[in-house]
Amino acid sequence: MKHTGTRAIGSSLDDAQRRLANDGFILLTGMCEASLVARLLDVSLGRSRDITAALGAQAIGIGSAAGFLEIVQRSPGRWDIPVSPAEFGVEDRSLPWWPLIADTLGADAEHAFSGVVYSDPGSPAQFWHIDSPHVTAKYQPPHALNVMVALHDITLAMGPTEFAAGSHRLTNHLHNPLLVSDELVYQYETTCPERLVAGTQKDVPERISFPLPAGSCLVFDDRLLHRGLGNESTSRRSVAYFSYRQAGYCENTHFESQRSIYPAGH
Ligand SMILES: O=C(O)CCC(=O)C(=O)O
Repeated sequence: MKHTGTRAIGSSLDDAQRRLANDGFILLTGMCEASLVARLLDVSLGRSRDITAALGAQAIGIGSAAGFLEIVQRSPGRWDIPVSPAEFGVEDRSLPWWPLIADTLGADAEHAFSGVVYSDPGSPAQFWHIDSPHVTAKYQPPHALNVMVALHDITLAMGPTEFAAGSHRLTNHLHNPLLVSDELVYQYETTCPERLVAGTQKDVPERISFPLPAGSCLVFDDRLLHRGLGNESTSRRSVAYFSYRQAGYCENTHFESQRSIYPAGH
């Protein structure tokens, strides 16, 4: 694993967009005020307390189809709890990263998902995956972007998100017949950066992860190969996420289960 250090947004939106287009991700530091981070963390902790209490001893599997409307276990010990912008108490288009989203996906870009993902101490690294597949064989600009906000200082031991730099251009199963969409989107043991360039002369995409100061944001093309790393610390690792899509784009592999943790009529 290589750590190339903090690459802040730079002075212009153009620069941020260029990096997003080249690398498939950008790290934005110093964007969120402490009060915003405190609000996101506070709501996330309260929500996760309520949801895990309501979940109780009900069995929950791994992956979105085996979860509930209110909680999905993305990989062992890694929990995803949806929280809407209104529940977070924020206005989506006033958030500091919105100009980058609007410039990349269009001013009519839509909120797709938001919530908190936290990993328990001792939880393992995920398998590499993308969040949605390419939609045409010819490369297109991103149809969806994810923003992940560090809700506290995240050390490497806590397992930040790891990216395969530039891999958003290599995950196109419609262009590369050796790739299988479901094996990219769902977590498959055999999916890895090397797999994307098998049988070609192309370089293996570089694995990159960063220690994240509280309030820093990772913005990434959701076709980029990525994974949450294992949490080798003794503390929970929490990130809030906000996902956006181009107007009209509506793939949903994120929350496939329709069952609720609450009894009917709750
Ligand atoms: O926990 C993370 O850092 C990434 C989580 C993720 O990519 C996922 O669950 O799909």
